[in-house]
Order: sequence, then C-alpha cells, then structure tokens
Amino acid sequence: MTLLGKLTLQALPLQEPLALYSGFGVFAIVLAILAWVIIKGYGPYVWREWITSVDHKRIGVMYCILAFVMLLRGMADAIMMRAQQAMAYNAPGYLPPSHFDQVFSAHGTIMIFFVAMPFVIGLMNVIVPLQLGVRDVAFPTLNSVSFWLTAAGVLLVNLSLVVGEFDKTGWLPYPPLSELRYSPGVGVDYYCWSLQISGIGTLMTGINFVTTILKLRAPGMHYTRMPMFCWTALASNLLIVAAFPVLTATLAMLLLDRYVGFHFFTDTGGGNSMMFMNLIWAWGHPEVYILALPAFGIYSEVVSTFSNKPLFGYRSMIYATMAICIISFTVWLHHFFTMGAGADVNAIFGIASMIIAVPTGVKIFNWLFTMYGGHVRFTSPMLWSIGFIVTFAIGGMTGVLLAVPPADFQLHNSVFLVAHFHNVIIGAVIFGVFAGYVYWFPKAFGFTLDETLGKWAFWLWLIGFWVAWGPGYVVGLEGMTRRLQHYDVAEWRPWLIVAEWGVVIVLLGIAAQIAQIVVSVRTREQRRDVTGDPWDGRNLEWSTASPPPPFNFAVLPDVTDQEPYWDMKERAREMGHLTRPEPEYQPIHMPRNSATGFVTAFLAVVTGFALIWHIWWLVVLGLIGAYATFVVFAWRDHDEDLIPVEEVARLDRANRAARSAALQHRQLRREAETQREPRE
Ligand code: HEM
Ligand SMILES: [Cu+2]
Repeated sequence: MTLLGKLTLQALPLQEPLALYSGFGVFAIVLAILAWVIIKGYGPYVWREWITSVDHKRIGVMYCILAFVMLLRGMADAIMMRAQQAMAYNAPGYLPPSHFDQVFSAHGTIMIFFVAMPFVIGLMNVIVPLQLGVRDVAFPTLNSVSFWLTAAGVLLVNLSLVVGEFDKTGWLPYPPLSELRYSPGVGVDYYCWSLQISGIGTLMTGINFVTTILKLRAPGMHYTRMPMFCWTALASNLLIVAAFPVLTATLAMLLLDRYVGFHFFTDTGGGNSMMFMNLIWAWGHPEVYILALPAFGIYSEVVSTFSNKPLFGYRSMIYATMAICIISFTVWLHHFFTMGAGADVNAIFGIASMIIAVPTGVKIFNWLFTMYGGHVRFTSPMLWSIGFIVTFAIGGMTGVLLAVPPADFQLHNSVFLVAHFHNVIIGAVIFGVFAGYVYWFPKAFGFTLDETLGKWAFWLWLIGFWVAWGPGYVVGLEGMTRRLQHYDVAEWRPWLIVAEWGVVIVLLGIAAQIAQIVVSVRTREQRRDVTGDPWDGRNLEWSTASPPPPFNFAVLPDVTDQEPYWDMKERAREMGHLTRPEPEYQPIHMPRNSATGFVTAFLAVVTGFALIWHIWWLVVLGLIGAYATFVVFAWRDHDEDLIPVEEVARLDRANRAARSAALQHRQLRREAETQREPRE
C-alpha cells in the first residue's frame, strides 16, 4: 500500500496514443479557456455572477451549457463506434475490443446522465419559477450545490479518459461482469462514484422542485392553472425523489461487493445477480419518464403558443401525465423478460407496458387537436415538435412491439432494441430540449436565435437520425446483436455504412446549431427583444423582462386564469392599455451568492478520485473538508442581499413601457389584419 493507493504512472494511457492525445487535447482546450477568462479580466465576473450564483436562471443556463458540451463528447463516441462498425467486417477495425467497450459504455452513460438529464433539469431551472410567478426555487443554495455535484460527476467521468480507464460493462454495470472478479480495473469504480456524486445532486434537485411547485406559486395559481410544463416538471421530480434513492442504494451495494467483499450480487456467495437487474430497472424505467415527461411539457407549451390556441384537453393532459408517472413504476421487468420469471409474470409486465401507450396516445391527440384549426406558425421550435410527433409515434410503436414477450425473446439484446431506444430518446427528449432551448433562449438572453440556421439544424437532425437509426431496425431484425466490435455477416455491412453517414448528417446538424449561436450572438443588437414576449406567449414567463431581473417579478403576479399572461394581455387589448396601474414598489430581499456549491463539488471530486484509487487518507481529508464547508455555510451571518426600491422601480418601469408600446403595436397590426381579411 503506497501513499497514492492504486495510482501509478501506468494509469496514464502512454501506450494508447488516441486516448492520450484526445485527453490532453481536451485538457489544453479547458486551460486555454481558463487563461482567456483570466487574461481578459473576466475572472471576477465569472466567479461572482456565475460560479457562486444561486439564481435559478443562471444555474439553469450553466446546466444547459454543460449538457451541450457533453453532447459533443457523446457524439464523438457515437461517430467512433459507427466508424468501427463500418470498418470491422471480417477485420479488426481501428478500436481494440477493450477500447470499444469503454466507448459504448461512456457514450451511454454520458448521454443519459450528463446530456439528457442536465439539459432537462437546466430548462426546468430557467423556466419553472418564472412560470409559477415566483422569485426563485425553494432552496437556492441547495440548487447551486446540485448543479456543481453534477459537474463533479462529469469531471470524474472525463478524467477516466486520461487517468486509468472507464467502465467496460455498458451503461448499466450488470453483475457478474461488473464484480471485482471480472472487472478488476478502476472503470466500474469511476462509473459508480461519478453517478453516486451526481445522483445526490439530482435527488436534491428533485426535493427542491417538488417543494417549489407544491409550496411556492404566485397568488391564485391553483393546481389546475399551472402551465403544463410545471405539471410535467412536478411529475418528473416526484419520480426523481422516488427513484433516485433506488439507484443510489443499488450502486452502493455493488460498491460494497467490490470494496469489502459483500455478495449482494454474486450468486456463489449467497447473493443474486438478477436482483441487480430488478433494482437498477426499478430506477431505470422511471428514469425514462423523468426525461420524457418534461419534454412532453415543452411540446405542450410550444404547440399551444405557435398554434395561437390554448392547449387542447388541458385536464386530460394532467391525468395522462400523472397516470404515466405512476404506471412507469410497474413495468420494469420488461427489460429482462428472458430472466425466466414465467409466462404469468411476463404477461402482466407486458400488458402494463402497453397500457402506458394509452395516456401517451392521449397526449399525441391533444397536441394534434391543439394544432387543428389554429393559426400555426412554423417556427423552429414548432418544427422540432412536429418532427417529434412523427418520430416518437414510430419509436413508441416499436416499443409496444418489444413489450410483447415472445417478440422480445427474439429481439432482446439486438440492435433493434438499440434503434428503438434511440428512436424515443432522440425523438422525444433531445428534440424536446432543442425545442425548449430555441423557444426560451430569448427569455434567458434577451435576443432571439437565427431561424434559418435553426431550421437547417432541425432538418439535418431529423434526416440524420433516420439515416443513422433506420438501418438499426433492419440489422436488428437480421439478427445483429448489440455492442459488436467486429462481425462477419455480409448483409449487415451496407446498412452499417449507411448508418455511419447518418451520424455525419447529425454532426452537420450540430454544426448548424453552433453556427446559429455564433451568428445570433454577433447580430444580437438586431435581434434584441425588449418586450420580453417575442412569440406572443401565454404563460407568466413571458410577462417579465428578457433577461428577467434577479427578482423575476417586481410584484408577484395575480393569477386569475389558466393562461395568466394571455388573459392579462386580452384584458389589456380590450381596454387599450396595461390594466394594472403602477404598483407600489418595495425593496426585495434576494438570497446571497455562495461558494458552497463550488467548494462542495471540488471536495466531492477529490473524495471520489481518492475512493476510486483507494487513497484513504485523501478520502478522510475530503470528507472533513465537506463537513467544514457545511459548518461554515450553516453559521453564516448574512444570507440575503437587499435590492433597493429605486432599482426595482427603475427595472420594472422600463419593462412596463416596452410592454405597453408592444401592446399598442400589436393592437394596430391586429386591426389592420382584421380590416384586410373579411371575417369567416
Ligand atoms: C445520432 C446520435 C447518436 C448515435 C449515432 C448513437 C450511436 C450509438 C451506438 C452506435 C451505440 C452502440 C450500439 C451497439 O450496442 O451496438 C449506442 C448506444 C447507446 N446510446 Fe447512442 N447514439 C446517439 C445518440 C444518443 C443519445 C442522444 C442518447 C441518450 C440521451 C444515447 C444513448 C445511448 C445508450 C444508453 C446506449 C447503450 C450503451 C450500452 O450499450 O451500454 N445515444 N449509441
Ligand atoms: Cu422500461
């Protein structure tokens, strides 16, 4: 036992130039960005306004940036796998098996935990408090801790690229393969500790948002007046609170097996490896809906805004959401019908899985009926939504097919399954967060994104997705199993080459998204939106300035309708002016910035790294540091800053003036339009 535990120079990938160069490349880029920030003198600003910020909007934006950067990493893995499979027909390709295994494991882990999750949570952070008409989430500092713990998990996963190795067992570490005996390296430990750390962050987000939505709503906002995105966020966070502890406990058991010789999951020692599958999927299936439900909420907002109509079947949408929330806990066994539980058990879980399609179908029809007869504006958020409806309907149907146990016995572990879940997760979750990103971007930054490039991005993603994953269904039906590093079946080859081109098209879509940001930032003065309401929106997030002031609302809005902001605008249109007289402004207390989250995350990385490499003294040091941080935070004297009344009044007056001008402008345009088109 040395001072550095298991860590030696051999942990560096000196024999694997690819990993070495890409690892150090990333390291160099990060250093370059840091140097740029410091040299340009942005350091204090970044520290004060972002790193230590407890403002939900800033935290949300940081989540989204983190997710987008990790999407680039996940896509790099995807293109590597696709290139390998296009080459490795009767040949070894360019990735040796041990490296290929790490690539698919890292790709899956990163895409689910560090792309989809932070993107969804980021959008909830930016928007939910605004839609509820409140000033922040229930526990702002905890929110910052959640974000930074997620970032800590991201850092550890990426560190495994250069120090040691990553997990080779797939995105879920099934025993016995993941037990010490068959995976003696640090890969599984990197996986477990990254997810334990970020998982605690996610659980705290769940607690934070459930509390916020249940307890902090603007006066008059009953449950049946909450925007659909808030409802789906509530459902998603309830699922987080119920499911994430299961994940934490399951990984803790695996860690006990690996670190201290327990036998929870080793069949020889009195344990049961199938127990791991049951537990991990008791978290895993709800996880699907943790991601998908908020995306459904985004589509509801977008479809209603751009159809200029209230959401069709609002109440049925709530019932459907909550039904999915509950049923999602009763289907986990469809992930291992082949376990051998017997026909009755399989039938019950098969039927339960198909039942979820019913509330989901209700939602699809509600979106279609919202569009029906509406004045649909085909903006890019709307295109993502329509692309979603088509893509997701097909992906959903292949899911129902897989829920038929005899069919699943054939298709289990085949590329057909992998095509199915990419079909739903890209079609629903990724398209959804992109729709939300374009839709709410002007809210967060005060200017709109370039529409032409946005539409390019959409079409490239849509076509690229189908070219990449359509062939997956075909080779899956032809019997190709998943995770193949090489193969010798000639019929698969052309399809795998087509699939490689699909990823290239998706990459062009991502390039369009990057170009969209660059172009939009450069031309931001022309695209500035002073009204805070660029799309003629219907919910409260559009009733405040863009970007919103730190306190969101100078005076908390009074909610009297299910579409509060639309309702206010209608009344104002009737009367020809803003209906509310200027309020009596009050100074506002806002929670003070805190380095707690950042420091906690730093210590979490140190502790996690030490645990992975068995550096026990550093573990102790890290834990003491974490406790000290907690004590310092708990004993702080000043936890709030006061925003003076003049500042509140100044910001709000500017917004009121812009809003009233916009109102008159729209009023004139409306009158002109009604004079032109004769009434039907
Ligand atoms: C167009 C973009 C994408 C492409 C081309 C792609 C490609 C791939 C490939 C080639 C595999 C391995 C298939 C095999 O087992 O043979 C894979 C696995 C996987 N992908 Fe993707 N992927 C993409 C996007 C995503 C996204 C957005 C997510 C989730 C948010 C995701 C989640 C996963 C997961 C969980 C696995 C399973 C990993 C495992 O086998 O353990 N992928 N992907
Ligand atoms: Cu499932």
